[in-house]
Amino acid sequence: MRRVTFILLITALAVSCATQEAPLPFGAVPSERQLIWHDMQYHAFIHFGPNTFTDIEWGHGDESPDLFNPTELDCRQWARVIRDAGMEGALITAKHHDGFCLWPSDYSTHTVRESKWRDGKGDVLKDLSEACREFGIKFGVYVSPWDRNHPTYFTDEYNTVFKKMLEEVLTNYGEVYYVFFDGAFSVGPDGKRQEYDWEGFVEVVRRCQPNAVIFSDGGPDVRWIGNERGYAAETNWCTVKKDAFYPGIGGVNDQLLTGHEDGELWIPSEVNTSIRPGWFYHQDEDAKVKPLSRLIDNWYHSVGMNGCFLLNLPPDTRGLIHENDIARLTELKIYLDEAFSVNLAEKASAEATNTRGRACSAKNAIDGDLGTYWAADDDVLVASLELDFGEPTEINAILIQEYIPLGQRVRSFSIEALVNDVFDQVATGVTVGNRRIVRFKTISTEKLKININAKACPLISNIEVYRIPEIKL
Ligand code: FUL
Repeated sequence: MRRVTFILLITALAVSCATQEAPLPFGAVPSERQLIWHDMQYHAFIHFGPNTFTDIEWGHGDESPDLFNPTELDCRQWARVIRDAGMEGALITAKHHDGFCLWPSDYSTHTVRESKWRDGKGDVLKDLSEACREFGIKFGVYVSPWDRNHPTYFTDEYNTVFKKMLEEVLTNYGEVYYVFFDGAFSVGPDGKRQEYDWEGFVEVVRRCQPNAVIFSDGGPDVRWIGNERGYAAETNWCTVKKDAFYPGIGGVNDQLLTGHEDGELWIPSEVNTSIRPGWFYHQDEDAKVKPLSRLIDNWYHSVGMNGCFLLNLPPDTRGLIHENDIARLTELKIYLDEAFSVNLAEKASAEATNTRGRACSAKNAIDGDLGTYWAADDDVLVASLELDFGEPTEINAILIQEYIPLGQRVRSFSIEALVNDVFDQVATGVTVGNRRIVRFKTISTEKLKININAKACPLISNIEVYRIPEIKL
């Protein structure tokens, strides 16, 4: 599902080539590092640490490091499973709220070095980063600012400690593509709260890993979608209002879900959930791996609703991804491969009610070669694209992508199909953004119309059409 597959349709639309100027950016636009992230869609989350062995979700920080002792830890198995699942990156809990470091940090005495595992000589981040490189997936880290173990927590000194820890994680393991700052925190017995040096944390990431995106409740690069069930919504703007969100903010989940149509910042959403009920491994959840139908639903509500899908796969006490989780991941991969194997748009011709005149290379608009797209004239906010398959064709899903390097513009759309010589509405939608997949009842049609209503002249970089398997949800 890549932007380039629209080139065929774009070419068809560009026949009446004139010499129009490329459109100007509209509103907030993504940074280079966000564009790289937008091109990825499916990521693995890995929750692993003392909680894996104590069978709880939030460790207290006073657990003995000796408890951390996986018997068969094999990060190559994780990376192989992740690659085979079709995921493009892996993010590990380098440090969860209990403060235990999966690397031998010089700034803590609660680390793998103090554990029995490999006689204190092991380093999970080293193993995983190497395995990721070997299997061609990107390496990312979750580093919890909340630390229930560190003696300096609740003092200013902790910010220095945390920044030093970040430097270790971000300089010793090669390229890091994603840094995840969790918003959970506790209030001390005297009502004290740790004041985090967020600016300082961001500065360390930018300095050590300039291409990494930073996630938190409020960005700065990627925002939380506002729930941990794996569901984005029909309305999902990549834009948000300045200062509306910050890490640990409560009570704004509905706004995190939709973003803000008139937001001045580009902070797109990550949609996360676990393949099991818990984030960490619990043996009694071996039979509670989420059903395929649920994961498929999560896929369409994340990748298909202008977000990315971050699916948690918690390694067990052996230090391996469990067989039941692997089986489910394989089922999902088989489903996705089948669903998106034949792009029926490739055999269609296309027309538009208005075309800017040519498929503009973004080189004309902003630096860098960012691909090809269809654009309407500047004063045209309502336009339709018509696809002609040339023969009755069974379809039930459409993927649409906006050319986001120049902003998110579409505010609503509808899809009509020619059935018995009449165009019937088969689906409606709100935002599109980087990627929207719309599903509808299976129909047989020769022609399809996509009607777009945008805030500024619409720019569409890709349309794909599918006949996906029907799965009962
Ligand atoms: C939450 C944490 O408190 C959970 O333990 C988990 O790490 C999840 C992804 O984020 O806020």
